[in-house]
Amino acid sequence: MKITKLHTQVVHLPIDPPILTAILGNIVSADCVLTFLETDAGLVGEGLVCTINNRRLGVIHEMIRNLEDLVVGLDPNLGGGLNARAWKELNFLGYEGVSIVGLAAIDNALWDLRGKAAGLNVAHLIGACRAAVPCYASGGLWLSGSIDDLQKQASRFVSRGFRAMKTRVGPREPDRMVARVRAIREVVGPDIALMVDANQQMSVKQAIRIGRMMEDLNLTWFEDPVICHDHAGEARVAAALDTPIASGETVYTHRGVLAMLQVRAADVVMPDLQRMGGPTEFLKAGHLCEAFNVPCASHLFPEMSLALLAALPGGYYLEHMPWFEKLYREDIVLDSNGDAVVPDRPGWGFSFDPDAVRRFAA
Ligand code: SMN
Ligand code: MG
Repeated sequence: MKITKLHTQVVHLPIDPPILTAILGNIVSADCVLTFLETDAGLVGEGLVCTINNRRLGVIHEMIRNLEDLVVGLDPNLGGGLNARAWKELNFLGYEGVSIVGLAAIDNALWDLRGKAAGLNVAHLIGACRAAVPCYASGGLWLSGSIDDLQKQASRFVSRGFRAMKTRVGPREPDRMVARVRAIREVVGPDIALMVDANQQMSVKQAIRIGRMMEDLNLTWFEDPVICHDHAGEARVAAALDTPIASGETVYTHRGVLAMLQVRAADVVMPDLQRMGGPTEFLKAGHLCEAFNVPCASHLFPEMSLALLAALPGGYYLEHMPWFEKLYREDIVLDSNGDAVVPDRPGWGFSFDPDAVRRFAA
C-alpha cells in the first residue's frame, strides 16, 4: 500500500459560551486543520491539529500542506520513515512551533491509517496495557463561573459518570481562588479526583503559597503553576508541596519532556499530542516518563490520546475536552469507574463525520 495524497479541511468549532482562561483570555473557538492521507488501497487516515480563536491557523495549514512530500509515496508499513525524514528536514526550521504542529497533523493521520490497515485500534496495534483509561472532565469549571455555577457543573459531571474533573485558578485573590476549589470539593465529596490548573500565571512564591492553602483538598494535581519554560521554578514548587505538580502541555517533542524529567520539574507529565509532533513522539515521551517513574497524562485531543495512554505502562489521566466531539461520528464512552473505554474500532476508533465536517467547514 502507498500513500497517494494528503488533503486538508479547515473547520471552525465555536465554543459557546466562551471560556475564560488565565493565559489565553476568552476562548471563543477551536479552529482545526483536519488532515487526510489517501492511499491506493482506498483506506484513508485521519488526524487533526488546532489553534484557538483562529489565531495563526493559515500558517499551520500551509505548514501541513508543505510537508506533503514527506508522506506521498510512503508505504504505511514503513510509517516510521515519516519521522526519520522529518527530523532531518526540520532541523533547519527547528523542532518547536509550527514545524512540529505540521508534523503532528500528518503523524496523527498516519497512525490512524496504520491501525486501519491492520484492522486494529491503535492501542491494540501497539499492545494495550489496559482496556480503559482514567479520565477527567475538563470542559467546564472555568474562571468565569460563580461558585454556584462551579458547584452545578461539578455535580453535572458526576451525574454524567465522571470520577475526576479539573478546575482553574488565577494568580490574584488567593483566598477567593481557594474558596472556589473548596466549594467544588465540598459538593463532589472526597472520592472524586480533583485537579487545579493555574495556566502558568503564578510566580514560584505565589504558587507555593496558594499550593499550601490547597494541601488539605487532596488534589490529584496542581497544574502549570508557573510559566512553562521555567522548569527550575516548577521543580521548586514541586519540592515545596505534597500535592503533585503536573506540567508539560506546552513543551515540544520528547526532547522537551526529557528536559523536564531531568530536573524533576513535575510529578505528572501531560504531553500535548500536537506539541509532541504526533503519536511517534508522544510514545517516546511516555516511555521517557516511565524511565523516570513519572505518570504520563494527556492534554487535549482525547479521541486520539486515548489509544496512546492505553498503550503506555505509565499511562495516566486522559483529559476529556469536548471541543472536538461534534466532528466525530463516535463518542468517548465512560465505564462504571469513569474510565474512558478503548474502542475496538480500527485506527483511532473515532472518525470524522462528513456531515459535521461540511457543517463546520471554514
Ligand atoms: C487549556 C489549554 C488550552 C486551552 C484551554 C485550556 C488548559 C488545559 O491548560 O490544561 O486544559
Ligand atoms: Mg493546562
